[in-house]
Amino acid sequence: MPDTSVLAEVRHDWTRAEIAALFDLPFADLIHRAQSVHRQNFDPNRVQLSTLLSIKTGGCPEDCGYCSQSAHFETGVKAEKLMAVDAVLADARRARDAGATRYCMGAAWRSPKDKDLDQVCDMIEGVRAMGMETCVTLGMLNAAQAARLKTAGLDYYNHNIDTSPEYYEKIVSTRSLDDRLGTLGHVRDAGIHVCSGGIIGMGEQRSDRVGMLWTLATLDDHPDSVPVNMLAETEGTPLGRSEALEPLELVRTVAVARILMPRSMVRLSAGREGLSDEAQALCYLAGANSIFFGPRLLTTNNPANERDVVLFDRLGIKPMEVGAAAE
Ligand code: SAM
Ligand code: DTB
Ligand code: SF4
Repeated sequence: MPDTSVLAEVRHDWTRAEIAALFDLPFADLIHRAQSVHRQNFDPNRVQLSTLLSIKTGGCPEDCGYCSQSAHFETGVKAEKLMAVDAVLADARRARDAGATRYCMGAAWRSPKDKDLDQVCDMIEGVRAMGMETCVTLGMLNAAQAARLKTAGLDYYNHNIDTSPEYYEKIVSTRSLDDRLGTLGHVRDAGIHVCSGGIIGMGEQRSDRVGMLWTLATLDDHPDSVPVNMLAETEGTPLGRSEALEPLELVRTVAVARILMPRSMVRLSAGREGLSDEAQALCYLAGANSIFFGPRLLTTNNPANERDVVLFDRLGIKPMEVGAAAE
């Protein structure tokens, strides 16, 4: 059990200079601090397992420079229609039987149409009835759409800020960071747990990684869940040939996120497939306590279930139970 008598203070007034100084710490000092914060708030030997499905793939009108699903780029990803509810629920059942406790459904939309939302609400109700937590990521929402998702029983909404305010417009031109923050406000106001993080390895500077975490850590409420994605490079996108970030910088980013947002789940997200077991172990040591579990993300691959099961066994990590992350 975590030691709740010495709970780390949750601050919302971090400065960029303080965050940059955390990134600059000697590695051992940074990891020690992150692991100490982690133990004060969570069982360090439990990791939450979410499984992801792309319920509507490709043909997206947005121009996010990292994304294989944008209609602006030739990536070879075909535009498909929204999946049928039965097919989604069959996949969700398989995910639950494999050990996932949360099921995340992603759609390549700028924002959902009301007719599509009806179908997504049926999916949410069906997944919930299986005893899993639900998460969707559907693009921008207005207040009424967020309220509708809440009524359907949605637990989490994923909507990433992706990068720093300064780098944002170099990556996306069809929407602004303020648009993203607006949706996060509607999600929070509707009483849905917020999942928001970003992507590293997009050619940004460390100061942009600082700016991204600063934006999240100075929100009035920290996101309940913070995905840290390493760019999954896709041929045909403007970022298709970015220089890969060194894994220790990912570990540092996870550690800083853990220190800044001590009670949030930090999810080691896209990019695990190319990471060694040792680099992943360092991420868990740095305070990552959630992953996408299952061989597929949206359009790219993720480690096979067996690889994660074996690694968890070697590290003595156990899956977190349903509901344990939301307390
Ligand atoms: N269209 C919706 C949106 O953008 O909010 C939902 C789906 S979108 C694919 C969800 C998130 O996946 C993006 O915000 C981005 O952070 C992440 N993502 C997309 N492509 C990625 C890539 N190639 N590598 C890493 N993360 C990626
Ligand atoms: C998040 O932060 N990462 C996930 C999920 N939220 C939706 C998506 C990762 C996508 C990786 C690229 C792909 O598979 O297309
Ligand atoms: Fe569309 Fe989302 Fe991809 Fe951007 S990240 S192009 S909004 S699917």
